[in-house]
Amino acid sequence: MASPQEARVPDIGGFDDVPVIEVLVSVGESVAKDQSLITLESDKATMEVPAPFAGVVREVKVKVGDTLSEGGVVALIEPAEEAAAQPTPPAAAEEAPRAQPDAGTGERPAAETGTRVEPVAVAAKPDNIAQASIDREPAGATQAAPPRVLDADAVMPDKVPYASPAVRVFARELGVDLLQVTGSARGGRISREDVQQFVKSALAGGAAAGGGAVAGGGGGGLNLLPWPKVDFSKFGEVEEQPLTRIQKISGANLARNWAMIPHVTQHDDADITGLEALRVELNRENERGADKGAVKLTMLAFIMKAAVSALQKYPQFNASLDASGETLILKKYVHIGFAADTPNGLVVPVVRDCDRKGVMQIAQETSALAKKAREGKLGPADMSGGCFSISSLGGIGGTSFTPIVNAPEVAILGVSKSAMKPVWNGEKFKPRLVLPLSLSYDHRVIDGAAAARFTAYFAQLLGDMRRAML
Ligand code: CAO
Repeated sequence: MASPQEARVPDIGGFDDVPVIEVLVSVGESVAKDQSLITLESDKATMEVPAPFAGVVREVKVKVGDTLSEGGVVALIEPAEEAAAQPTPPAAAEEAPRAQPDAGTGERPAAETGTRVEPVAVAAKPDNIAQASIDREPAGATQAAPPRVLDADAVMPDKVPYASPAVRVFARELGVDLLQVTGSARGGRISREDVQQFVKSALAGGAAAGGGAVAGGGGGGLNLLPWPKVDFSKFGEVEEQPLTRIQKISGANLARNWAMIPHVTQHDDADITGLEALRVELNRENERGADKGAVKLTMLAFIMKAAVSALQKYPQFNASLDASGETLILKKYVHIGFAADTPNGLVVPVVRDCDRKGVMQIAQETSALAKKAREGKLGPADMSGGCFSISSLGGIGGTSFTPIVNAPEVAILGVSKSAMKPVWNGEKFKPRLVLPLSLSYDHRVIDGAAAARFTAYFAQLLGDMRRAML
């Protein structure tokens, strides 16, 4: 006899009572493991809840408008093997036996208790990381591959507009940036009427007061010139390529942060000749010794460890401005994010409590998080709570760049490619391996002198990691 099992909402980063905005499956439908069942959307995140195993949907427990928290039952799914043994046409599927939770106690059947599924598609922007989301496969696309999801809330924080997919489509058709629309429905949700009202107001000249559309709109509260409208096809052949949702959302956040934070970037060089030699030697030893197969020690892991010491010495860098902009929140924990380039976009996974971890463990965790990021499997918890970010382009190239602060963090360290350079030691030039550092900071919080001291200290640490023990 078939025994459907519950598909439950996984750990979604502490969000509660999140509205269901889409139900993506129906009774009788076969689903692959990790196929999205429903979409949840809070004011900070859009999350797709995946099927924890392959099978046939026997009952959908929610409808659009319901709310769910972690552990909430989404559907009853008959696991694939049982379903294959007892094929059930969709019409009869609703009659299939169900593993019901106890209605009175809400307790899960024993078989499902403790089941935990990984969120696959998350556009979450818990705390502060900017967010992007999810390019779902078109309906009917193969279900063998995990959903191409992702979230690139990487570069900064903020609010993702709270609106249904239909309203988003409607807004897109009208060219409305939902970040500028105020939602009037329950919980601040943006309705179709809100979009219509926004357009009316814009036509009447009122939208300019809304601010925000730095590049695409009329300049908003910044009173910028309108974005140039050019018929490029007049000048040669062109092709239109819509931005992905991730690009649009992270772009809006980047534009906001770039416009609102007075950025300054402080550049410095670190002499990592000794550190790189140590890193190479340790990796060699690991290859040869008992730790054969141990994770590779990366320069990024050493940089994150150095960041701990620098943040502890200069606590105003391990801080955020509160919403009023008048109080600095100093953090006693050290969670460090690192920008990771993935096929779905840029994300910033966070390694927690770096102050309590060694370089080897940090290397192991960054490697695991980067892999998870590339597979599109980071959940909100993997990307929240960062205090400071590191953007390393050293594996690619470049001599310096100006990273954008991942608000509400107050500083971000850009790392470029190290190179052998002649360095004057007071008597003669010596060949040294030099690593370029570019620290962008929020000048409302950090003075130039503090930034110069922080960056110089960072370079000193990388020049001699023994300083990190002091
Ligand atoms: N200088 C010179 N070489 C460097 C280097 C540096 N600063 N950093 C890394 N490298 C080398 C490594 O030694 C490695 O060489 P080998 O293969 O010979 O050992 C190679 O570059 C590849 O390193 P890596 O990039 O795979 O590993 P990493 O730990 O340095 O970086 C990660 C991991 C996740 C940061 C990286 O994969 C990534 O995504 N980088 C892009 C981040 C990004 O997009 N930033 C911009 C965000 S917008 O501000």
